[in-house]
Amino acid sequence: MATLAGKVAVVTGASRGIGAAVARALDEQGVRLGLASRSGDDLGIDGAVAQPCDVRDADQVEALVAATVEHFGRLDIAVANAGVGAYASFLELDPDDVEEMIDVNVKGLLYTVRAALPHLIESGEGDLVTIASEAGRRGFPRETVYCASKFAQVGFTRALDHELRDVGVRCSNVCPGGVATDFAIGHGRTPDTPELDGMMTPDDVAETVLFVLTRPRNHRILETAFRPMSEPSWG
Ligand code: NJP
Repeated sequence: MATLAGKVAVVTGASRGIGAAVARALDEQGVRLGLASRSGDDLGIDGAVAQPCDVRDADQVEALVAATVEHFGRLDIAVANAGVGAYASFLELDPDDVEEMIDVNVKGLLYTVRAALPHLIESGEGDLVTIASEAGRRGFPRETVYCASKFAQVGFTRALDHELRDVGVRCSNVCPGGVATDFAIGHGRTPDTPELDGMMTPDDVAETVLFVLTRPRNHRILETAFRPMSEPSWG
């Protein structure tokens, strides 16, 4: 298992849910952090660089990455986690939700990678982890546009692997099923929606991210798919 101590990571969508759990897990491993979210929450992590950053705005993403590199002198890990979802049949989806899912989940990932990549390459041992989804591997009812955005994330990350393997940057998709966060309730669900029963925790996902990042540098995890025991593997 490779040690992460002393590495520098940027985590997007770090203020809550999975991103916050990943940030805390990395902090416990001695990773120094740049934290991106619209609220700019630093999670109380000592020494973290945090500033308001909307991943839909390429300039704000560039600024957060630049501030992190300026402060710590390098960047080794980018965890592209910021994401939004909305659940309804396609024609019933609010057009604003459609725009937001594409802008945050797809463009936000592209902006994050564009800002981080030169530094990950320079690191010589870089890691890009995309928090995608089971919805990036199969189609789910009432999740058309969310699935489209997550398939885009998975496809982008897999294609990028061809450009980066030779320069020592590993590209991994982490694809969880349901995780009990604000997101899982989202638009179109309520706290008593049956799907929320038995979901995984953000810490479960953070553990998988740590597993991906701590593999010895002689191999890379392309994709991890894992689902709560309450979810069947079909659908
Ligand atoms: O979501 P939630 P999760 N710019 O709502 C931030 C995927 N996933 O942790 O900006 C920058 O608790 C927001 O912060 P703030 C999912 O697709 C989830 O569940 O301050 N940041 C907050 O920190 C997503 O990609 C499940 O409001 C923005 C965070 O994002 C990732 O996991 C299942 C932003 C969202 O926290 C994290 O989701 C699955 C913006 N424009 C995949 N907009 C699941 N939960 O079931 C939002 O397979 N944020």
